[in-house]
Parts: sequence; C-alpha cells; structure tokens
Amino acid sequence: MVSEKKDVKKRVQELRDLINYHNYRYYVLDSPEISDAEYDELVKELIKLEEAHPELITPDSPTQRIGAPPAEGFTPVRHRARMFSLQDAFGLEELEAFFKRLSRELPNEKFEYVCELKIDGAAVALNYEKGIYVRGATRGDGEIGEDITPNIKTIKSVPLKLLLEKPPEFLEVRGEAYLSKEQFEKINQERSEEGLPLFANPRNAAAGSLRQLDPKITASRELAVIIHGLGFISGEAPKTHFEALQFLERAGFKITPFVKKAVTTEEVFDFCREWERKRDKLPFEIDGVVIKVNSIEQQRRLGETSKAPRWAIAYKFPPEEKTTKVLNIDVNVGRTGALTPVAILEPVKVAGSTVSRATLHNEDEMRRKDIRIGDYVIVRKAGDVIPEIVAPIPSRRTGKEKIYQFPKKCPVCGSDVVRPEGEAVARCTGGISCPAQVFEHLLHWGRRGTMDIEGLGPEVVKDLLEKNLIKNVADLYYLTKEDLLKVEHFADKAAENLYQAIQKSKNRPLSKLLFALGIRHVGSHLASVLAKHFSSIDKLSKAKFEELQGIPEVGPKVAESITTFFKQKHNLEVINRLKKAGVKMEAVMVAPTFQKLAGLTFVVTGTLEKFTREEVKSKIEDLGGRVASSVSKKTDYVIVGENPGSKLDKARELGVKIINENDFINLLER
Ligand code: 1X8
Repeated sequence: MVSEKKDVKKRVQELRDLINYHNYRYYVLDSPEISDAEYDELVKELIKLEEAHPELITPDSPTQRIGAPPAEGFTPVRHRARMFSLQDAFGLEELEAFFKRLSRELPNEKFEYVCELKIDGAAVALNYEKGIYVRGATRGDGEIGEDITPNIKTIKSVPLKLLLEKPPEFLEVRGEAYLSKEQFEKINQERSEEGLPLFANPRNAAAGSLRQLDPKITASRELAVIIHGLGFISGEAPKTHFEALQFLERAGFKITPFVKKAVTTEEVFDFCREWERKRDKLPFEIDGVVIKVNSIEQQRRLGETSKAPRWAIAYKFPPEEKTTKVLNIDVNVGRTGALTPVAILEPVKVAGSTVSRATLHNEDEMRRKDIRIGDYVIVRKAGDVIPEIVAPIPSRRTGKEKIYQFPKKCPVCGSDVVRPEGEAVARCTGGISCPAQVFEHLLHWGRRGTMDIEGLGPEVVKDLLEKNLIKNVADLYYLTKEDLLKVEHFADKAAENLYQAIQKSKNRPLSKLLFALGIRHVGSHLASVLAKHFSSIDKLSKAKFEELQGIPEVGPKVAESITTFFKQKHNLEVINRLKKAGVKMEAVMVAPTFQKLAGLTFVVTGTLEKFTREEVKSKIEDLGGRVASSVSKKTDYVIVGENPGSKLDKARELGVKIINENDFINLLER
C-alpha cells in the first residue's frame, strides 16, 4: 500500500512536469511536440489520479488553473515596487529628443538600447515565491493594483511553476495581458450578436477580460501574457535589461518576440520604421515600440520622474485614417441569427493592410453615423484591429447616395427578420432551418441538456456539414450507418455508436426536445413549463399569442418569439421531417400528484457525490420544481455539496433552508 502510494505520487509529479513542459512548448514557444489528443490524455490521467488522491493536489498543479469560485470583488494589493507608465514619443523627432536628453543627463557616456514591440494590452504584475506563482495584480494607479490571482492563473502562457533549478526566494515580474487579433475579433463578434457594447480596442478587451469576477469567463477569453521586465528579485539581479529578458525566458515566461539590442540610434530608428511597416503581419496588436537603456546601472542613475522612468520611452505609431467610398451595404447573418450590416468599401490600404469591408455593427449604429450607400467615409485602423468607419463626409455627397433599408427577410434562408423593441440586434427567426445558424444549432441539439447525442461534437458536425451529409437536425435521423462511415476518422465502432445515439435520442422527453429546438428565449426551465402546459409540439405550435401569455412565467417577449418561430415555413418543414423520422413529439404525462416539488425553487452549490448538476436539475424539474442559479428570498432550498461557494453564505444570510444531498434524497422519497 505504502509503495503504491509512492508510485502514484511519483506519477503525479511526472505528469505535472510533462504537462507543464508541453504547455510551455505550445503557449510560450508556439512549437508543440505532441498532438492535442496526446496532451489531453496526459491531463485526463492527472485529473483521474488527483480525483482518487485529492491530498496530492497542489495549487501549482496544471489542473488548478480553473476552478476558483467567482469572487465578490477585488482586493487592493500594493506592488513591491512602483509600476510606472512610459513617456511617449509621437514621431521620430520626439525619439531623437529622448536620445538628446539621455546624453545631457549622463554626458560622455555610451548607451546600449533594447528595442521591443509595444503590446496593446493591460499591464499586470505577477509574484512568485520559491518559484511558485502566488499572486497576480492589475497595475491600478501604479502603487496599488487589484488582486486578480485566480484570473491570471487561467492564462496558459503564465507558468505556475518556474523552470528554474534554483528559483529566487521572491520574484515580481511585469508584463502585458493581451488578446490575439483573432480572439479580439471573435469576442466582439459574439458581443455584437448578443447586442452587447463592443470593446473599442484589444486593450479594453484584455482589461475587461482580466477584471471578471468569475475566472471561468477570463479563461474563456484565451488571453496571453508577455513579460517585459523585473519588478523585484531577491538575491543577485541581472546587470542589463537584455540579461533580464534572457533570465525571464529561461524561467518559462513568454517575452516579446523580435527583441533587438541596438548600439546606435539609427538602429533604433530602423527598428521603429520596420515594425510600423510590418505591424499588421503580427498575430497581436502593437501600438508602438518600447526603447529601454540596457544597462541597469545607467537606468539607476537616470532615475525617474513622478510618472515614468527617464531611461525608457514608447515610440507610438501614428493612427492611420484614409478616405474611401461605400460601394454597397450588405448584411451578414451570424451563428446565432444576428444580422450585422457590413459596408462594402472601395479597397483602400490602411495601416499596412487592405480594407474592403467594415462592420456597421447594427441598424442603430448605422443610422447614428448616417452612413449611406455611395458616401465617402473616413476609415480608421488606429489601435484597433477591426477597420472602422469613423464618419461619412457629408460635404462630398452628390444627392445620389442611398439610405440602406434593413432587410425584412433573412438573406440566407428567407425567414422573417425580427427586431424586438428595445433591442439593438435584428435576428433571423429561421432558427433550425437557417444554414447560417445550423452549426451552432446542431451542437446545441446534441448536448446533454437537450437531445443528448453522444459523439455529436464540433468536429463531427463540421465534417457532416462539409460532406453535405446533413443540412439541419432533421437530416441526422435519415443518416445510415454507411453515411456515418464517411465521417473523418470514423471506423465501424464510432459510426455504429453515433448511429445508435441518434436513434436513442428520438425518445427524449418533450421538455428536452423543446429546449433543443433553440427557440429564442426558451431555455431549459421554460421548455419544461411549456411541455407541461401543452403536452405536444402540435398544440404548442398552434397556440395563440394570448394563450401563451396567459401562462405564468411566459411574458410578451417569449410569447412573440414562440409564435414567430412556428410561423416560419422552413422551421415547420424541419419539424415535420423530424416527426416522420420518428422523433417523439408528445409528453408522457406525469400525474400532478407526483409533482411533489411543484412550486419549489432550488439552488445547488458545491459538488454533489451521487448526482451530476444535470441530473439534479432534471429530477427537480421532472417533479415540477425549478432550479435557479442564484440564491434569493424566493429560494426554498439550497442543496449543498463539497466545497460550496458564496451561495451558501447568501443562503445563511437570507435564512433559506440549507440541505445536503441525503436530505434531498429523503425529500424525493418522502
Ligand atoms: C509597457 C509595455 C512594455 C513592453 C511592451 N508592451 C507594453 N505595453 C515592453 O517592454 N516590451 S514596457 C511597459 C511599461 O513599462 N509601462
């Protein structure tokens, strides 16, 4: 037993080292040595061992990146040494002036410079004790920042344990958290479809992603951190900034790529000009170049002003604006059905790349800026990745410009477009039949809370669509095993399993089917309510607005959304084909006397032993109860498992009944 335990401990350590190493190859060096699947295998094995031996879990284990519960707020932290901002140089003349100042401060001395890219992100400070990550903070006012330790921990390019044999007792490093251009655009695209205000630039997006109370949201944003300097180090410190960067790199941090040591000011100018030209080739946004005096000793003698060090400067690229013509306005249908107007532009080169389209975000935004077809407009790509139309130039109008009329029908599927009152976003209502939305919808259809089709993951769905084997969810039920064998990497077994999983899903409860249809505003709870009330899709589809609104919990927004959904010819076609394939469309009636949890609201916190979250939820809803995500005065019971979060405190505060898993089982059996 003792030796077995030792073996486990050894394997756990081995796995952590392996995962840390491959993580470093992937997220820091951008040069993986193993496939994603092999990496996942390692992580899975570690999770399994840690689950069986929780006493072996350490805070620096790669499994511990996510998992901290949402915080109530951020605690202020004082930085070991002040976090300075940089003086700016706009134009090469101002850079020249910086070099003159240096010579004046330290006459007759030679300088070496280090040139680095200036990342458009949010400043962070990270602390390590004996090589283990212990704290992360925002810059704040430079002296006092906010503690965002769990959020930074989710960022894969941040080492949780330094790759040093003898790590310093204490280390504080400084860097920038940032988003790739791709990630930034993805987040804004999603926000635009949700009708949320867009982030103006990657810096705001990075800062907003860091300051999330729930670290899971930070994790989902896929930030990266580059480290550009030391804040504090115990023991011997490097003699030059360049050495400091080499040390940081050895310790496992990501540092800025393309660092250049320069001896003449001309080399510095060349570096600035070079990156001003090539900035759009980078996968992340830069807004300039940072130039630092290399010698730490000279840095010390130059000192700092109240705001910024005298030994460093940020050369800022000028924002670039161009004039071009709006040739047309088009509308793009997103994966959730949101319609986004897009200006088609006469191609124009802005900040190194050719711009021929620019999003107009939504109808209101387009009207506010008063952008018309045929207008000359100013286009900008300043710190921003997405080209933006700043404004039209009304003085260049000829009178022939046309005001764009927003379409009433979806340009992709022809279903009605609706824009509910008070909302900025117009949407296609062809939820299950619109090709633009079908990928998302297929994924939703296969998930555990809906039709629960195991094996219907993103890769499979993508492949089925690409091979034209399906066009919508109804087609799933007409796939033969031979069809499924055409899926990438699918052998007999996988094809058979998916085939069976699809067949099995024909008999899901009506509530799951209703949720699976993806009618806007109909979530899992409302789907249960509707299933109980109507007991078949047929009856629901014929329900009038007034009848729907008469149901408690159904407001006008939901009623409208349901009636509109069932008015769409293409949606009805899909439902008919589902029915023909044998997908069950009626409820199995549960006698009301068995609905023993009717009218009761539950909240679950912590990890339960005998049920998954999904199972508890299903149980409660099957018996007429509801599950809420937060505790309020209306909550009847809070079910508490292992490691409960702040919901337990809230329940105590409000005097809500608190029960454990066994109490809950008793309640069911009573
Ligand atoms: C800010 C930044 C620095 C660097 C890159 N990006 C930034 N945003 C760098 O040194 N490579 S340094 C810095 C600062 O000192 N405030």
